Amino acid sequence: MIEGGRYGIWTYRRICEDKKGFSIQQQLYQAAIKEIRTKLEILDEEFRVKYDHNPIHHIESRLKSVESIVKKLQRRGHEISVDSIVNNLSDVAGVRVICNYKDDVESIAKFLVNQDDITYIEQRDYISNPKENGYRSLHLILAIPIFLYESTELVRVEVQIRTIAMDFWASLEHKLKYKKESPVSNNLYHRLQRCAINLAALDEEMQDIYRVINEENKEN
Ligand code: 0O2
Repeated sequence: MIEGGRYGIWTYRRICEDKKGFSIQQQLYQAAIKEIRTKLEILDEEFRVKYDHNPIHHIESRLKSVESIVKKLQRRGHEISVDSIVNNLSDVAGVRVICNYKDDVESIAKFLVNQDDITYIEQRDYISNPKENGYRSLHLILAIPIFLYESTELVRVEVQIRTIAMDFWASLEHKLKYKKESPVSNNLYHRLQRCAINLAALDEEMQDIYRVINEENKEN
């Protein structure tokens, strides 16, 4: 499970004096991703059958790479160990839910938080309070129990929920950031910011069109 590359040997020495422990932890994070994905797939199917509406456009998930884990622990001044990963990082297991409409984001968040077996830890609402650069998304940190042969482990997962439009912006901005070695100029920063504002207006308009069509269908 442990990746090679620039951090390979270094990581092996620091984290992986406990190589087995790291693999066990990775497996727990994978299991947590599966559990959350299954819940979301069941919800989407329920909505399709009951309300003829799929709130979820698609789901993505990933395990944070060893390189990113080490960088983040270092940046925050934490030691590099399996215990430190578990205690200090909440986004090793990540699920991203791309919704069709803005209201779906809230429905999905409520659904997850209200599940009996899920523990809500915290949220960052970058939709009500977008980041200055224009980034919009709802981030939830949740913990889910993983039932193992001899024990039950509570595992943290970061769930990012956003619309197609928010995801379109975030994906392109992410790629553009990595393409450029220096930070983007003021002019480009403001152009990207404006794109995010225009996309937010489109989200509102699409939501309203959906609402009007639904109401007209109910009347007929
Ligand atoms: P990856 O590859 O997605 O894992 P951090 O910023 O990571 O030190 P924290 O508490 O995790 O701190 O921050 P936050 O804001 O809750 O979530 C960070 C994640 O949100 C990022 O993960 C991105 O996926 C996304 N994100 C946050 N801000 C932006 C932004 O301005 N633009 C884009 N495109 N994505 C953003 P990582 O760890 O950066 O990467």
